[in-house]
This record gives sequence, C-alpha cells and structure tokens, in this order.
Amino acid sequence: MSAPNSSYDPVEVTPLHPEEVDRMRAEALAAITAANDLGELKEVRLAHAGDRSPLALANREIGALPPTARKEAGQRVGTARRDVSDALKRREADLEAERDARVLVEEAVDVTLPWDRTPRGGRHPVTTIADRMADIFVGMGFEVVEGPEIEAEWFNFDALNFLPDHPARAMQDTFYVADDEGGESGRLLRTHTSPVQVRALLDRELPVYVVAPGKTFRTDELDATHTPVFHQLEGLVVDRGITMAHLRGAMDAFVAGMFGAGLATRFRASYFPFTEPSGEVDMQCFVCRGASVGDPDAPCRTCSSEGWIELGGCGLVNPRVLRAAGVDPDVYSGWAFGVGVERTLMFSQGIADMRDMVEGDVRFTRAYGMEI
Ligand code: FA5
Repeated sequence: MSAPNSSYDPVEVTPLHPEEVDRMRAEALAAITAANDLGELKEVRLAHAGDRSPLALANREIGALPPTARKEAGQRVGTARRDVSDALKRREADLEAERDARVLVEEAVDVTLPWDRTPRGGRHPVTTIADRMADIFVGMGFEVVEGPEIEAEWFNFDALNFLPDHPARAMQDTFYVADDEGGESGRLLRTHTSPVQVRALLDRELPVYVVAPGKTFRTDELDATHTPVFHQLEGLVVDRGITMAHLRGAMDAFVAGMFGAGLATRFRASYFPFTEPSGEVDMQCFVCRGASVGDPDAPCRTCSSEGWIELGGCGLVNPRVLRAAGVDPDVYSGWAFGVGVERTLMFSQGIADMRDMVEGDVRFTRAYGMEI
C-alpha cells in the first residue's frame, strides 16, 4: 500500500514557479508597453493573454496541483493575468486616443478651400424667359405644345396661306432641307412657330388654347439685332365667338404678367398671310412709361424715346388657315400671336447686342443667375 503523496511541492511545476510567473507577467507588460499601435497591441494580446499564452497555459497547470497548493498558485497566476489584462486595457485606451487625435489632424477638412472647381451651369436666360412667357398663359389655362424644328413646307407655308408664288414667302428667308440627291425634299427648318398652330388644330378637339415656344431658323446674318437661330413664342386660341377684344385682353394680361400692371398696349395694322386682320402689338415702355417722348433731357434707351416697345405680330386667324386645319370658320374663329424671345430678353434686360446671347460666353449667362 502506498503512502499519500503529501510531500508534493507545487514550485516544482515549472510554469507555476513564482519567478516564472513574474517573468511571464513582466514579458507581457513589456510587450504591451512596446506596442506602437492598435494592430501591434492585438498581436500582443493574442501572445500574452490569449488561450495559448504562457500565463493561460500556466493557469491550466493549476488543476494538476493537490488542493492545498491550488489556492496560492491560483492567486499568483490570477494576479499576473489581471495585471496583464488591466495593462492591455490602459494601453488600448491610450492608443485609441492617440489614433483619434492623429485622425483629427490627418483627416481634417479645410472648410475654407473652394468646394467645387467646376462652376455650376445654369439655364440660359433665353430658356428662362421663354418659360416665364409661356407660364403666364399656362396661368390662364393654356396648354404648352411643341412642333418639329425640321418642318414640312406645307405646315410652314401652304397651310398658313402663303401661296406658292406669293412674295410673302420671301418675307422669311428660309433654310430648305435637300433630299438625298440634293433636290427639293419638301422640308425646311421652320421659319416661325406658326406651323404649330395648324398641328395643334389637327391634333386636338376644339376649343384650342395653346402656346408653342420653340426654336426657329432664318437665313439672317448674325448681327446686333438678328440671329439665324432664334426662338419664338406662338399663341393660338380657336373657339366660338373669338374677337380682337379677346386678343387684346390676352396681350394686356401677358404684358401685366411680364412687366407689371398698368402698362397700355396698342395694335398697329400689319400683314401676315395667316391672320386677317393682322397687327403688330406694342406695349407702353415699362421704363419711361412714355415720359421720354419729346423730352430730349430725359432720353430712354429702352424704347429709344418712342414710348412704345414692339412685342410681335398678331391677328385673327385667317379662315383659310382654319379650313386647312379642318375647322369650320362659320362656327369657330380665333386669334394668334408670335413674339421673338431674344428680342423680349433684349429689351427687358437692356441687352444691346443679340450676339452676346448666342456666343456661349458664361460671363454673359452668369449675370442672370443660376436659375434652374
Ligand atoms: C412671324 O414670324 C409670325 N409668325 C408671327 C405671328 C404669329 C404673326 C401669329 C401673327 C400671328 P415675324 O417675322 O415678324 O413674324 O417674327 C416675329 C418675331 O420674331 C419678330 O418680332 C422678332 O422679335 C423675331 N425675329 C424675327 N427674325 C429674327 C431674327 N433673325 N433674330 C431674332 N429674332 C427674330
């Protein structure tokens, strides 16, 4: 029978030897202090506090000791492991604080730097004013319609009562579109927005209340008051019992909407093949309100001291146009007008030269703001 193993000495288990535990603890604390960043600290944690670390392995040996020796060895290893764990926490907090301070400096944003080196674009003032002009009619219940820029000659001229050899065709110098062999194609770049009148009448039920903004083309030379590519706003009403009085009322509302209340309008006789009678509509000058007329001491640049500004052409829709669009002129009548958008922008903003509008220099456009 063997005697109880009462002479077992725990210090003989090498990893639990006090100096050995102190050495492991000291090594761990030195490694923690030497870790320069959170990445290194992670490795140190694995090596000195992980499941396979010397102190964790020593801890496992405690179970092999006799019960009387376990307490002391357990306290020794436990204290060493707690010291290492506390040191890890402190070092981690320090390294995190260092990292945060560094990030604040390295990733600082200089809010005084220019935020966008590419200047923002904006809508061209011609587009903006065309929208504003059309919006006044939208406010009165009109619909905005469009037509093609490459148009059939029939819509641009024939349906609008421009007879084939009538000199009126020469009133609007035309870009014709050639067919594949260079011959006549029957198509052209529309010289005005009036062909949209006929398209609108053919496309929809009566009554018709429409405005048609759009691009138009004429073989005019580019100069201070002309451009070969420009814009017009067309207006058309066809309903029962429409008279010149309705046209006048619409023009008054348009002028009030664009330039403010209280400005008079006037009609002057004119000629367009597609309206009868035809007129030019003028508005009272919104700058001098007529005060500059005959007063050499107070000249007005906006109206050239004439007191009136020409808006565009207008009239009652010629019954021939109504017939071409399948509308019975004995039942229906209508009015139409056409205004130049560039000209409206010129006089409303005091622009002296139309070339500024087409040359694409952003310094011109920018002056009108970045309305989008
Ligand atoms: C016409 O084009 C008619 N269709 C207007 C009309 C519509 C009359 C409906 C009656 C009823 P006119 O050729 O006058 O008309 O041109 C109208 C406006 O377009 C002119 O007042 C002018 O402001 C503008 N315009 C004409 N040619 C040019 C051009 N080359 N450059 C810039 N604007 C132009």
